[in-house]
Amino acid sequence: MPRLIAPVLTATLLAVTACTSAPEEPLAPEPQPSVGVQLFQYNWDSVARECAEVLGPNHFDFVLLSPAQEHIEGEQWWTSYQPVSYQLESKLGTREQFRNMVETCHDSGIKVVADAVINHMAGIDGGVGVAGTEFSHYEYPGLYGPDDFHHCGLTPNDDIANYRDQAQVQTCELSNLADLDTAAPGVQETIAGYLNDLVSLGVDGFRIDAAKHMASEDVAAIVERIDGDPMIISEVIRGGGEPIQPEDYLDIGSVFAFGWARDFAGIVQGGSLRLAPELRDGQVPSEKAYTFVTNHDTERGEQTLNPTDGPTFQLASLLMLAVDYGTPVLYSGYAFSDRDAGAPQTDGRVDDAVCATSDEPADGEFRCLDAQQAAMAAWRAQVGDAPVANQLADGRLLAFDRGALGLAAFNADKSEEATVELTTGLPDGSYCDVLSDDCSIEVADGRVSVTVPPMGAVALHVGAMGQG
Ligand code: ARE
Ligand code: CA
Repeated sequence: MPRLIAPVLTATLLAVTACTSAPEEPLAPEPQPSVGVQLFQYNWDSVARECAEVLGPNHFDFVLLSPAQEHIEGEQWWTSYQPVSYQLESKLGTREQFRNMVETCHDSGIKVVADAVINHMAGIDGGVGVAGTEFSHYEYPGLYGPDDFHHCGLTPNDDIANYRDQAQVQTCELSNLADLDTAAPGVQETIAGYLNDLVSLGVDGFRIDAAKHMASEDVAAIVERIDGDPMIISEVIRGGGEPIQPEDYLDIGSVFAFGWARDFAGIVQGGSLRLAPELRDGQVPSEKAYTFVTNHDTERGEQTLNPTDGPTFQLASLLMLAVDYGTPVLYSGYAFSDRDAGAPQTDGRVDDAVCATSDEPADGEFRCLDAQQAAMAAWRAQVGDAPVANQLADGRLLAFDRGALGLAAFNADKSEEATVELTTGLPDGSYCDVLSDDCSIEVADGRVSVTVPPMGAVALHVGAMGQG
């Protein structure tokens, strides 16, 4: 099945129609983009292509990249997370390709969030990086020498052994990765120099990799040194009984909502969808939470839903976009059977991402955003931050409005479709289901009947009204 991304009606187009033919028709407000997507191990040229062809037209807000700096050599994806220098020369592309990608994304209205690997350098004894930099475990020419690293002395090999010990987590080594002394002003300055280089190329924000492994004061001091006011999203995985929690990093910016992602997976798998919009107690505050169904680590673990979960994963992705908690981040990566396997490369460079055309992609083929995910992201932009209203939960079915701007209905039953009549705040008229392009849905006197396919969804919004 080829990937078809349905064209979206723009608000401008609609405004024009509304003004000329039917002045009393409700105007669809300007889309408010908020949705992000992690394009895992997409090379820079492929990110640019995705910005122009899919993300821009569907009113996404930002793209999250894989790390851009020089790294160790190797076939595995995770070489990206072992920096060797801060040159923007990596398996994902050159500095020039990076610059062009940022420009293309910006031209398409898409912000660029870089993955900042700043807690550590490499985890191997030494070698030559992909841009030719010679290094050893604690020596990186022009950047760092042995005194710039923590040697925690708290465990036999200086590796983190116990996540309940804050000093270990922050000053010992995460899997042997040389741990930078991020409290030292010189180290902070060097890291900030790298991040400011990215800012100078137009980067709009940063994912702070392994933020848990740096004291929050250290992260704050580094972020202080960044020019402008970039988005900051810290990766602090919530772990039960651990002394370091995502809340410790909220003064600096936002965090990825790992706790939410785990709970949400349980809700969708268990079929009790009605709990999804209410999932916020014990979570980080909505305005600082970046939600996701999966990311590149959890995709290789067990704790969340993964693309290989098929329809359940798809339902979860669409429902995440519909609820009014957090800022959703979709995910696209490649199929693999070996968790270490990198994206297909030629001479050390990752090939342009090839989108799979079947539901069972071969290893190395990317599961690109599909038409439904793209249309639902456009739906999200159209409803903006309007709150959940008129919620109805009936067995495995969940439906709700977002203000008077959109309606979404979900069916978690694996075999039976569900038809339900709903009260809605949507203005009377005929609507298109943006997920199926069925344009025969009528809202009359604040009531609407929708038929939702098994493990499927229906989504209406005021930017996609039919002719009827
Ligand atoms: C690789 C090899 C190692 C080798 C090392 C050094 O796998 O065997 O020792 O290289 O040569 C990624 C990969 C790693 C890889 C690393 C460097 O996942 O396998 O190591 O790159 O190439 C913790 C951290 C969290 C971290 C996860 C993975 O808290 O920050 O572990 N996530 C980020 C990235 C990863 C990346 C790194 C950090 C390193 O997203 O992709 O690693 O830059 C509990 C705790 C969590 C803990 C989790 C797993 O849930 O609460 O805090 O996460 O367990 O241990
Ligand atoms: Ca550290």
